[in-house]
Amino acid sequence: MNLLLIVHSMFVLLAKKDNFVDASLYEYQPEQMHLSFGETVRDFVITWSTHQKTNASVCKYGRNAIEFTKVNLESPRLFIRYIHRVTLKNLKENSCYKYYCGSDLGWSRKYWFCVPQKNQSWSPSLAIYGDMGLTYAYSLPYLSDDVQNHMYSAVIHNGDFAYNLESEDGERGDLFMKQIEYIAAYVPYMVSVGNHEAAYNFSHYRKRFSMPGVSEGLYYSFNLGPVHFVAFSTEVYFYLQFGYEPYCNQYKWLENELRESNKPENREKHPWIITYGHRPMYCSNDNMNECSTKENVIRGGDPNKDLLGLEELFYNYGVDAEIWSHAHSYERLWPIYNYTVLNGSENEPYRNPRAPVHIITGAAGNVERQDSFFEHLPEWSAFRSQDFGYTRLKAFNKSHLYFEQFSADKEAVIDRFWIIKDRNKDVNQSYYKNDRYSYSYNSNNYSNDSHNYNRFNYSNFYSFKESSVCKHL
Ligand SMILES: *[C@@H]1O[C@H](CO)[C@@H](O)[C@H](O)[C@H]1NC(C)=O
Ligand SMILES: *[C@@H]1O[C@H](CO)[C@@H](O)[C@H](O)[C@H]1NC(C)=O
Ligand SMILES: *[C@@H]1O[C@H](CO)[C@@H](O)[C@H](O)[C@H]1NC(C)=O
Ligand SMILES: *[C@@H]1O[C@H](CO)[C@@H](O)[C@H](O)[C@H]1NC(C)=O
Ligand SMILES: *[C@@H]1O[C@H](CO)[C@@H](O)[C@H](O)[C@H]1NC(C)=O
Ligand SMILES: *[C@@H]1O[C@H](CO)[C@@H](O)[C@H](O)[C@H]1NC(C)=O
Ligand SMILES: *[C@@H]1O[C@H](CO)[C@@H](O)[C@H](O)[C@H]1NC(C)=O
Ligand SMILES: *[C@@H]1O[C@H](CO)[C@@H](O)[C@H](O)[C@H]1NC(C)=O
Ligand SMILES: *[C@@H]1O[C@H](CO)[C@@H](O)[C@H](O)[C@H]1NC(C)=O
Ligand SMILES: CC(=O)N[C@H]1CO[C@H](CO)[C@@H](O)[C@@H]1O
Repeated sequence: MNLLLIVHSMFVLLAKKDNFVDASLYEYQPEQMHLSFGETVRDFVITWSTHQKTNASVCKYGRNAIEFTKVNLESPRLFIRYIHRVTLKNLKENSCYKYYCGSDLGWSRKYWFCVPQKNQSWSPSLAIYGDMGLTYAYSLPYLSDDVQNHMYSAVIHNGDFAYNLESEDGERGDLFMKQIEYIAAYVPYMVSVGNHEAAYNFSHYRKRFSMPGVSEGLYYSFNLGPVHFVAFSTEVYFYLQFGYEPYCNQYKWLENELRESNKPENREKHPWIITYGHRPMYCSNDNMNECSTKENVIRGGDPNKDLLGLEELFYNYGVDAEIWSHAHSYERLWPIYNYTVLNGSENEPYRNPRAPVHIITGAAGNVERQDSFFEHLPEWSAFRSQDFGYTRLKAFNKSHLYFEQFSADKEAVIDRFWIIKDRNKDVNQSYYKNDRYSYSYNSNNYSNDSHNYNRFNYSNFYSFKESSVCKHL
């Protein structure tokens, strides 16, 4: 255990104790402690909150850089929280730490976290879900138990928090952030933004979490083992009252991001590309107009508003799995593109699938309860359930990805499947689409397949599209 006591103080650390003797110490007490990955999985960002300004933001153990932000979370009544962010850089891989944070005016209790291996040759496990509220959070006890039993390297909460973070002048958000501490203070709590965060231009979401990148958590990516995760906001398609800028910035970023992660040297290290965003492109829920119809703006864009959809982009860049939430249920699809099922083969649909695999996991539990389904199971839907619960992912290696759905109602796994990529392909054949993408694979002879990557001319890969609405921004 490396428990180094290095205290950085950008601010005057020691005030005379009688300076604050009339203030309540409670106001300086760290709360809502949560973790996230920084620029790599060896950088951990610790974020917490106090009601009053402290003169320092310190985490005890290890090297740190200190950032201290006074945040005025917008709400009708002036509501101020002080959000503290401390980044612990270059932690030792494959090792666990204990930590606690605060200032001389009050310290948190002690927590632990474990730093994963940075390289790709290991098998990370994650829990993934969306739509978890302060109340009716049925999955929470199971998730906490899993986390305390060291089951995961990270957790992904794919939009819709607390119902809502800004409610009751933000106090509901505070309670929610305290409630998830049993998860979020121990493993990186990676997030994306949902429709429930829309108030005040998503400011509660943007300020309370600390995701990698420079978009305030709206879009970012990170690598974990053999997986490259890409997070984005589906809300840019719906809240145009906040302007086109968020849509334009994100689309540009996504295109560039996917191009980069498909460079042979990157795709070789992180062959799995998994995206997550809140609102699905597909669903068979009977009360969700936007995802149960073909005119889905996230899927196909909106020609009238000159917005480009994401299905073609993700398909062309060989995204392997797309994780969604928003519908309060669980649904797994056969590999699909443009409403056409593209199974790997008749018997093994997920072995070398010819299109991305969509998973909709929004059943963690909240006050709005479950969403129901059309009685008829569409031909593209493989499995669905209204049980409360969450998804587990284990990325075994470069060829095998394993998913299962845990039902909190049944206290059992109700769905499990593998996605396998092991085809030793003809280099002239594309992965998903002819002439677009040559991506060769043979799990038994992996290192050798990398020779094939270089034969592909990336300049022809994807013709970059731009909405005209973005040109003048
Ligand atoms: C913080 O420091 C300032 C001056 O540096 C001092 O006036 C103030 O009392 C200190 N606050 C606390 C809570 O120690
Ligand atoms: C990955 O990291 C682990 C632990 O640091 C090390 O044992 C292993 O050799 C590394 N593998 C590669 C391919 O670099
Ligand atoms: C909303 O926030 C985004 C950044 O997250 C910014 O680009 C946009 O201009 C903001 N819109 C308004 C109306 O303030
Ligand atoms: C998707 O399918 C429709 C027909 O159902 C077709 O008109 C359209 O061109 C297809 N789009 C793409 C991008 O392939
Ligand atoms: C895809 O695979 C599943 C499972 O084998 C099968 O039920 C379904 O009919 C297949 N769909 C197509 C279009 O081949
Ligand atoms: C692959 O493409 C090249 C150039 O078009 C061609 O010469 C070669 O025969 C093709 N290989 C196969 C196996 O089709
Ligand atoms: C990848 O993991 C799967 C599942 O554990 C295993 O069957 C397969 O042999 C592994 N492949 C390699 C190359 O290690
Ligand atoms: C690995 O690649 C080499 C060279 O192409 C080949 O001779 C060998 O048979 C391959 N091994 C397997 C298991 O495919
Ligand atoms: C790749 O394609 C671009 C555009 O078609 C072309 O200008 C370039 O010469 C090609 N590069 C190679 C190495 O073939
Ligand atoms: C490590 C390895 O097996 N390398 C082989 C990969 O394939 C080429 C031919 O394409 C061989 O020359 C290498 O020895």
